Amino acid sequence: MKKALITGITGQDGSYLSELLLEKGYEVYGIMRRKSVVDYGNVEHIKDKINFIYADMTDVISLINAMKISQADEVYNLAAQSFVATSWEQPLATADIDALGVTNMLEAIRTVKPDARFYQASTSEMFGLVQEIPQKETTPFYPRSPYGVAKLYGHWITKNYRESYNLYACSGILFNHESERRGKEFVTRKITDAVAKIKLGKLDCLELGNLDSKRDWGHSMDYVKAMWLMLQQDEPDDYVIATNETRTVREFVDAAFNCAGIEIEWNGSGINEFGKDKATGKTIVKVNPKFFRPAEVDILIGDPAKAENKLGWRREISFNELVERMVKNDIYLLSNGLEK
Ligand code: NAP
Ligand code: G4F
Repeated sequence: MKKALITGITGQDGSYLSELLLEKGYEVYGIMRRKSVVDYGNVEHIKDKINFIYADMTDVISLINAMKISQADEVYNLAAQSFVATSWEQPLATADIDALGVTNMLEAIRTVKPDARFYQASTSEMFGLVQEIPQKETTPFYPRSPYGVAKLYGHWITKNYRESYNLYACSGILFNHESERRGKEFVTRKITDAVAKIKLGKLDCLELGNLDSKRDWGHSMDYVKAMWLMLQQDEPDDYVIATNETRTVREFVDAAFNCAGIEIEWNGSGINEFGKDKATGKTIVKVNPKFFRPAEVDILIGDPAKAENKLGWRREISFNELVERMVKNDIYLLSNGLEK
């Protein structure tokens, strides 16, 4: 039985990856931060099948301990301060966790079990002010947020430990991936949660920032399969994981309201833009500059050809299915008093 250690197990990707590895017969270990109220986050439903170890990415001793206890064959480093907007409010904590935390994990592996295979959760945010469209493994990086800068360190230190110490270490450069388990501060879930509330008469209007920014959105369930595939190859390497489609935030809003039977009519422009419910004439979307970022990533669209050719990876859940699943789930949670 193979053993896997997942950092960030309580998050969106941690939960889908845990399900995938349990299905494949792995013994799954996960590191968890101590909180004042015990909270298993997205793995509450499978908590009895997981071996939890209290640890923190900023505490190398705790990561060494996690390696000693788990004796993991595969380590998936998904833990991060993952919300870009917060990285301007907490740049140092973001760097400690998302940059130095990666070195901490790599050192723990090197010290305890250097033959363990390592996956690093790199990100399309590293492309930032994009130098090429679409972005691929060879596209130069230009991060636009403290989060992107910290993740770029994590990306390069992973490559460096592969080259310096011959570790089997890979980075997945994953483009935005969402799901029913996405945190509610991220724009997709913020939208689908608001659509459910507006549909059920519990909210009047959704306030958003930059409606023009474009993202390449896939489903997390598809993306965790790519993480696993990367660690099953003969040689370690880095891969872009994306859908090769891009849409504006405004298009996501349209698609989400459509799933609830509401058609939006857009009016105005810039900070004065608003969306009306075509049927009732009520304003249900407006722009609030408080959600603008100090520096924006205008467009992301990835080319997953390398992953498709070398890993045999394919995206299975389409954009429309992703949006529909999220909206239906939020309406279900709200209708049944289950939303958090
Ligand atoms: P997420 O839902 O925000 O989960 C982040 C996880 O990291 C949580 O389990 C969180 O634990 C944990 N964590 C945060 N700080 C920690 C620390 N100091 N020590 C230990 N654990 C800590 O993120 P996600 O969407 O699943 O993303 C997974 C990874 O992929 C992240 O590294 C993210 O940056 C990266 N990524 C995500 C995307 C995307 O679109 N989703 C795209 C590219 C890359 P708590 O429950 O204690 O907060
Ligand atoms: O959903 P977002 O917060 O995701 P963002 O910044 O693209 O980051 C996500 O994807 C990265 C991969 O590229 C990950 F590495 C990262 O961990 C995270 O998962 O924002 C998406 C876009 C941005 O351009 C933002 O300015 O939506 C725009 N936006 C417009 N209004 C908004 C809002 N974003 C949020 N969160 N809230 C708004 O009201």
